[in-house]
Amino acid sequence: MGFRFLTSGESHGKCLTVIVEGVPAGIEIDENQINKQLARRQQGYGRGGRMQIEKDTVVINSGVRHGKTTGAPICMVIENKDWANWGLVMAIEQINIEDEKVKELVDKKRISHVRPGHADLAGALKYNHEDIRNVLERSSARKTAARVAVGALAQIILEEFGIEIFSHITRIGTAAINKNDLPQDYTELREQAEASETRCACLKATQAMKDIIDSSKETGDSLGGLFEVIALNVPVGLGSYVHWDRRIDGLIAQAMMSIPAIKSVGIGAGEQCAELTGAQMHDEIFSKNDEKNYQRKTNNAGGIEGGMTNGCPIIVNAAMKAIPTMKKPLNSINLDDGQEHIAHYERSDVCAVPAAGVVGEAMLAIVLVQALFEKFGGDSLLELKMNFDNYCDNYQKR
Ligand code: EPS
Repeated sequence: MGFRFLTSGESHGKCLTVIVEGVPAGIEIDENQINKQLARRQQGYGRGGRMQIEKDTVVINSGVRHGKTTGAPICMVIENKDWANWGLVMAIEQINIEDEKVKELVDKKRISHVRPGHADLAGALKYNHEDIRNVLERSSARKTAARVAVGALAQIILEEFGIEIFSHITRIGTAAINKNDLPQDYTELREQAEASETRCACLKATQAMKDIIDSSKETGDSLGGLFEVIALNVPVGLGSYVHWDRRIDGLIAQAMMSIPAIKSVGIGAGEQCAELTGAQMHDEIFSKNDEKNYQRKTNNAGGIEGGMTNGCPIIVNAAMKAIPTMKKPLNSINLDDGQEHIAHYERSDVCAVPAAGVVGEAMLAIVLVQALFEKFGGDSLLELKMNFDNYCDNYQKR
């Protein structure tokens, strides 16, 4: 069945839970490696007050023994510290709504003024909820913390095969990087992005991004942007051209699109490919030192041709829309009486694009691990490595 997972948990509920199945035995797991990724997701200029409350850390409850995976399902839990303030409003058990104090507290958090752009309206109609909080709590991007924990696990596995994943932010609102200002070297690009408050590898653009976030905050508006995720050292041949649902570009696009607020995903040249001619678009192949060491000077394909990885870096771009919870709310309706009313506002981020980049890394890592396991199989790390090494040794000789 491969590597799969299920998450559960509400934004202001007790905790986020995830069960990951299909992890081979013998992989060294250190909770700190997962916590490091969770901390990265919490950062970024433009985040709201919630991130001051939370300090996301994972508790591994099963599937790991003496620091190594056993092959059994892995259960991970991330506590919501804010739950302490929401115990009654988010109580699992029945509450006494007759009690005036209880009713007042719950009503204070009840939502009926739908936010355009959020899951509010369609979610309330679909699930027949009167209180939109029932929709908000699960549709909130808070749940991406659980996916980042799975992604961190996936990245630990990929590292065993020399595969590295990182991301950087290329645009927030109208503040964008100039590609010529970016370091050519990936190590440098990665380091500069990690040092930036907006996770952008260009100092000038970082400042422009911070300025636009500040002015958006002042006017009560919100911002979206673009991020790029890069995977290095991916072997040739993950995914396949033989059937639609085995194409790795399709799988990556689905995974990226599943991140809340993502409206567009591109691979390599992305939508720019529409304007390039064949001669401009395709990455010529040459053989380095005539040794059948196939190389490309360009990578407009973003590391994927015919639904398969081609050995070049995988480059994925995703566009995130501006957050729909705004201090200066848009016109909308009140679901209780159908009358016009401005949309609901509660504490939120002005911009979460830097965090979305970290979630993007997690989603790409998950897809690559799934593809790697599908191709190489193995119930233990040893078996997987033997299969992987055998394949790499042989295809490189061709
Ligand atoms: C988030 C937690 C949330 C928001 C944000 C993401 O916390 P709260 O709603 O308590 O302030 O900061 O959620 C959204 C953008 C959203 O649309 O729900 C997190 O942990 O990432």
